[in-house]
Amino acid sequence: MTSASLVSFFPRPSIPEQCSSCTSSNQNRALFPFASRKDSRNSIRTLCSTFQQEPVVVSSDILPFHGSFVKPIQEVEGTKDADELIHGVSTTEPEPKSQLSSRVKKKAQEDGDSLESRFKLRNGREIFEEQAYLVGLERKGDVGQLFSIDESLKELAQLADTAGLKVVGSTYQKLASPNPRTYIGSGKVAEIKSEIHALCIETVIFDDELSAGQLRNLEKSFGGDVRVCDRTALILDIFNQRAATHEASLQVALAQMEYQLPRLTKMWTHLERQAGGQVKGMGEKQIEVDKRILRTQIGVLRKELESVRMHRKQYRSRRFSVPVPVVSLVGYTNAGKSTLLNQLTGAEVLAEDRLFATLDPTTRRVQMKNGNEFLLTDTVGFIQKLPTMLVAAFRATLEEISESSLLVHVVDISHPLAEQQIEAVDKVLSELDVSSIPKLMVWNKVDKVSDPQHIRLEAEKRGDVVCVSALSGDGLDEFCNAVQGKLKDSMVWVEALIPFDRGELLSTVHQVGVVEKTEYTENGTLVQAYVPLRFSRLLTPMRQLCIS
Ligand SMILES: Nc1nc2c(ncn2[C@@H]2O[C@H](COP(=O)(O)OP(=O)(O)OP(=O)(O)O)[C@@H](O)[C@H]2O)c(=O)[nH]1
Ligand SMILES: [Mg+2]
Repeated sequence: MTSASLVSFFPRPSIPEQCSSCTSSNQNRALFPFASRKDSRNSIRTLCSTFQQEPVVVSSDILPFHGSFVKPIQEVEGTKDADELIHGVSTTEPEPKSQLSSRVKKKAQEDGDSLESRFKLRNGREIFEEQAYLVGLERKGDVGQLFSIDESLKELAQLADTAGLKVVGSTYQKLASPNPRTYIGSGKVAEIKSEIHALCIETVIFDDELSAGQLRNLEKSFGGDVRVCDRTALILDIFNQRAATHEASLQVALAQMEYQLPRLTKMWTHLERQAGGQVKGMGEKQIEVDKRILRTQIGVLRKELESVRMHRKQYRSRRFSVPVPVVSLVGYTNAGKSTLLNQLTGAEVLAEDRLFATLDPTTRRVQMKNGNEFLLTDTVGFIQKLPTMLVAAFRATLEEISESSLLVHVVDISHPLAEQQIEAVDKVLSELDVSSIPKLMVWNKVDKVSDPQHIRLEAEKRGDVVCVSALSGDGLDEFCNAVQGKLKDSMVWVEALIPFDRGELLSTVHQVGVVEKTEYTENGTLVQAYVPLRFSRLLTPMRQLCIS
């Protein structure tokens, strides 16, 4: 698809200048590298790969913050086991006509596969399933790493699968520190280069964030036919594919641009070389122009985000006028947060066995058997090495968390790395400055562990952990009771005499507080209860009445 056909599909926003950072044949596609046929305007990386055939001037109509998102229609296949993904073998299906290297084309012809078969539907978009190779680095003597190199690469394989790539192999190298030029050593670069040819690799994904120089040098070393990207770009791309609301799209676009800004450096040096040095300095100047344009666009995005946030704040403050306590679900991606929300509230939030199914917060009212209520908020999941610009961009969404009365940390206890995932979540939470909010830990997916009884005993020993199966609904009553118990800790004790003509206050006490005793007297109902601080203020005159 060309830029012209994209523009005819979607309205062109007004832009101050045009950005030419994608004009080089290959260099910039590494930033957001995967191709999709439909709705490509939502992805910078998609755009860059779309235009890689010829030098074109890229305008901001392709930047992801304009236009609506197409909702997911269907998934083409279930999640693959990460082991299978990592140790998968080379397959030889071909790739789309416009973007095929002659090497891959030839291989495709030899195998007689159709290019069409490699376009897959993901999140309602048609994604070209590129063949990817994963590369990690194990730092010698570094004991601070949460995940082992194997575990981290497995997770990277899951991320690649979520993004619609087909992982055909992986490798890693042990080094004391990353090579500043190429991240890995030159021997490893050569080894990967031969794998690229042997396995028809189209994308090489590194398990850490790469600098602009490392990206450029690696692409050059691999020979130009292959894309190079890093974990951060992959996560940003998944977020971009999944962003379903205007606010989420804006946040992802902002994070993508901030990622892109420092990586624009010296993109144009190839022109200088082509012109035999006659246009020396041109690359430098063009980069300055491109950076300025990108900064302007970042400014426009920030402003737009601000106005969307103001609107949401107003909505939130209206919600808070009802003094129902807010409980937020936090946890590692895929832990089962949305499944828990759905099970407790009948909400129909997308819950699936893929990473980052949820990006936007959803809040629903939970009605407990004893008549008490609380609001339950489901939000974006966390992951190790979560890109800092993503945390920053999603800070406003995550503010929901900081305004809650209780954080419920949902853990997939059946996951072999549950402990490391807990640590990774705690790390992100500490960045969000929410340490003062009470927490409750929930061990989910107990139905999936080999010895549920042992897990339950372990939870009992710890004392502050509830075991549930969000899928089967097992343990949800205990969960609600534990939530209520924790909420009580954050409430204030009141004893008030509520006149009979203020019956609505009494029912709110029952709704939002934990009532210990009610007694009918001549002058009204004497109630002893724990209630949220905000609500206790409404009862102040009646508390005085009670004291007198
Ligand atoms: N066996 C089992 N599977 C579960 C349970 N809870 C959730 N799952 C499955 O785990 C997968 C992920 O569930 P989600 O609810 O989407 O997880 P999430 O924490 O919202 O994930 P993100 O939105 O990506 O952060 C889905 O396939 C669920 O069906 C459980 O208690 N038992
Ligand atoms: Mg979810």
